[in-house]
Amino acid sequence: MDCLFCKIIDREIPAEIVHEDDEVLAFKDLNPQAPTHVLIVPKRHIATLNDIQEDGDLALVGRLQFTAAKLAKQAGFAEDGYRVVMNCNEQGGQTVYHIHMHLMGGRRFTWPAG
Ligand code: D5M
Repeated sequence: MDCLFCKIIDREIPAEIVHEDDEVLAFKDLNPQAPTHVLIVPKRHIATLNDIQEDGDLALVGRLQFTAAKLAKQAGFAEDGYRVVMNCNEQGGQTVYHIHMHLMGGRRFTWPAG
């Protein structure tokens, strides 16, 4: 499968990995939008949020969120606050079709998002 994030998971493409467990990999975004910008991805390929299955995927998606909070605490900005984002499909701004949670911290964010 020609998937950029699967290649990072398989170590075919280098990335700055900040967390790994049996189900999840987290690595620094190549184009950071904040002092800390990490992508948290499931090791199992799921193309978009629309492809998440009720049977089997819910714990995995929860693990992405849990990992974001854990990394925010480790980075030291959990109390100040941070932003997590998941983009879905073209109008949502998704460019890599393997679901990923953006964790951004270390600056103030505005709302609504652009
Ligand atoms: O986010 C896709 C994100 O993936 C975007 O912020 C750039 C990032 N990206 C693209 N290629 C790489 C590599 N090779 N390493 C690390 N980060 C990368 P989306 O929500 O799909 O727009």
